[in-house]
Amino acid sequence: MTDLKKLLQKCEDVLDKNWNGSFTIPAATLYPHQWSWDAAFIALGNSYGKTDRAIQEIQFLFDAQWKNGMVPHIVFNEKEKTYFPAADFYEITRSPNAPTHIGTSGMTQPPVHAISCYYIHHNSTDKSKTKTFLQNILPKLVNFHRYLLTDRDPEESGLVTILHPWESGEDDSPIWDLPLSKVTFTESELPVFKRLDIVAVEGASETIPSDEEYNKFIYMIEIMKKYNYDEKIMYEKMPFKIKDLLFSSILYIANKYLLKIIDILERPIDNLEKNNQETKINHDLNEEEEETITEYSKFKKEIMQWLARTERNYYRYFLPPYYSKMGRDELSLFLDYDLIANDWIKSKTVSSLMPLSTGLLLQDEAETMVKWLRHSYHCGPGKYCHEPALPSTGLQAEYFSPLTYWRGPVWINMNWLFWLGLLEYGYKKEAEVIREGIFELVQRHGVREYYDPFTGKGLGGKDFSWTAALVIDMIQNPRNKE
Ligand code: 9WN
Repeated sequence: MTDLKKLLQKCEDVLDKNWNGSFTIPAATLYPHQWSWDAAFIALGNSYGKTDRAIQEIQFLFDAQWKNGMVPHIVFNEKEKTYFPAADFYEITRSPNAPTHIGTSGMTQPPVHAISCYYIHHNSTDKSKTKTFLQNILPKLVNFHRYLLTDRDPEESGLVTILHPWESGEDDSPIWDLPLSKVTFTESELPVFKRLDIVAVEGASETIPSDEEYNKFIYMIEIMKKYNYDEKIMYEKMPFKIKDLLFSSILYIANKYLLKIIDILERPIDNLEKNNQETKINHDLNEEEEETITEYSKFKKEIMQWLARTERNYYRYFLPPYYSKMGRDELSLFLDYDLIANDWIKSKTVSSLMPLSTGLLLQDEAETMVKWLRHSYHCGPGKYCHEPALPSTGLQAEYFSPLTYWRGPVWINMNWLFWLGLLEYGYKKEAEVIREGIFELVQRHGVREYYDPFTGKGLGGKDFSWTAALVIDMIQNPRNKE
């Protein structure tokens, strides 16, 4: 049995240690800057009791938002020198949209932030403070989602196109193998650089991408630079263009959270606020308040359109028609769609299970996914996994590698998303199994970036922030009470 008090303390200590006064780094040495979706997970973890810090985390990130709405995947701390590619490599001043006060990368990451912002308010004891925070952050969140659903979705499908594997968050997943195999370049097109991740993982080269893959990651940044990060040109010319299943699923969930945020902002008064704001009730709206209300209704209308688009196209893009029934055979899965090859990418990865968390599945499809949980492809009987937790790829796939980043190990954020999905569909018992599995893993093997599914060995970054943050969330767990 896990000692939850001890585990909570351990995770809070990690977030404290990684806080640098402005934001929380994902892990010392390996990731010394601010990462976008990490920041969202971290803010969620800090939303329990550390409201100010959670707010600062999100604000710091959104201060670096580009003029076109893009939230960059990295915001750099120029004092840190242990990470490559650093700010100077990205040369973002090539784009008129880039911020000028700080260095960032020139690409984005999954939009988990609206979920965290909602919980910052939900979990806070100072509702009027967090309501002001929500008022300020809402237009920025909407701008970000609008960017994703216009520049990154000219098809108006309600689904997001990524132009680089790093945008997916699942950087080295086998999903990208086939599309990447078609990305070719000559030696002279690749700049001279030195990988620093190998130093940071203390030589454990089996855990990180191969040089061949890594060169492609860097080459693709070179092309983005060549096009001055112009979204239209990149959309036309990038050699890698995927409608991303996980990214689009998260955006759909986040859009629903935007509606919840607007709902909070439209409510004249919360019970908890009542005491100190009694006087505000029943007054006539002034001009500014009228304008805000009109703005909220416009946002609402737009978000509902986005949701409807996703609902119309989710199955069309992500469930191949020849697998008319999900789960009918081994590969009747939701899959990412390659816009260059015009085909589905047939890899068995944890991404295929993420639709559960969108609530878009029919109950019998959810049931199929829950069955997979017990299947040996994942960590079910016969596979002797260390703990019942989802690995990042099917265990029998040829690319499965228990130690390599996104190609086999257990990641806490993927399990957290699946846990949310299980709760959403009423699988409380199964959700608890995953939750306990994660607690055991982290308690016994440390707060690590990822874990070997068979031995539980902790891998990658040490004292990894999002692992800490999501364990805190799973311990505090307000969802069962909602
Ligand atoms: C590149 C920070 C990030 C995560 C990603 C994870 C890894 C970076 C890297 O680390 O990516 O962005 O250098 O490999 O794949 O999901 O946000 O934790």
